[in-house]
Amino acid sequence: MSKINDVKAMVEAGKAKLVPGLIEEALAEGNAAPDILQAMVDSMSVVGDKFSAGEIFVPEMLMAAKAMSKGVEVLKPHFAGQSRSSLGTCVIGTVAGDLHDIGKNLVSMMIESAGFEIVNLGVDVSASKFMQAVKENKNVTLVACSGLLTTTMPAMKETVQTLKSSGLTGFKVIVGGAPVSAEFAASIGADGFAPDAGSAAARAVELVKG
Ligand code: B1M
Repeated sequence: MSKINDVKAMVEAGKAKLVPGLIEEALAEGNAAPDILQAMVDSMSVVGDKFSAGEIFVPEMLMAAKAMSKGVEVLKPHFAGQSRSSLGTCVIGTVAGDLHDIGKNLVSMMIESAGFEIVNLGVDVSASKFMQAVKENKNVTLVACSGLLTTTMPAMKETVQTLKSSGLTGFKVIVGGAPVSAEFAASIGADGFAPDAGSAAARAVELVKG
């Protein structure tokens, strides 16, 4: 049986120490990096469903997240793109009040591989921190805001509206994350929306190239 199934099972079980080695084995077996990544994304959906059903709790969710993050580190070189820095700098972060970073880090990895320089502000990023980063970094062409909680959608709105009313120019704003829709993105004044990491990179390029 493919090692991908072992990767999936060990991410679900939160075995952070085992996942990197299993990924190396899955790659050596000839599995493609995007397929391994998708298996880990699927694992996190299972983890979310188990959390919703009351079968697991926050500590187990956290361990699964750590296991997936370790796995992503191993896969990252396999997503490295050819073009470097030609599309300017992308400031990326998870909005205020929200600590989820796996999806944001995948989006960051894909946007970087599409040719952006990345300034990753991490999680729980306030509107003013996004603004400061736009001011402090050279050639910011894109700001990317991630959010996973319905309760932090107002923080995403505040961030976009703060950036848009700041008088700063030369960059586009893209938003995304599980509770975010194209309609919500448009309603808060974002320039773009994407449902997943791959399409976020494609949309980022479109937005910046005009
Ligand atoms: Co939490 N959590 N969590 N959690 N967590 C969810 C999101 C939840 C859906 C679980 C559930 O109830 N089924 C639920 C949110 C419900 C809601 O609001 N609708 C939830 C909750 C309730 C909570 C807490 C409130 C739980 C509690 O304390 N009682 C708490 C909140 C803490 C906080 O943020 N203030 C909490 C905490 C945590 C952990 C810290 C334990 C951990 C996160 C650790 C970490 O990220 N380092 C965690 C986890 C792991 C999850 C689940 C299980 C997995 C999230 C994940 O990494 N998915 C999640 C359940 C689920 O998603 N089904 C859940 C994999 C990742 C690849 O997908 O992040 O969706 P995702 O990213 C995708 C797309 O959304 C998109 O592309 C990505 C890749 O394709 N995308 C973008 C993301 N950002 C984008 C930006 C873009 C474009 C696309 O443009 C800029």
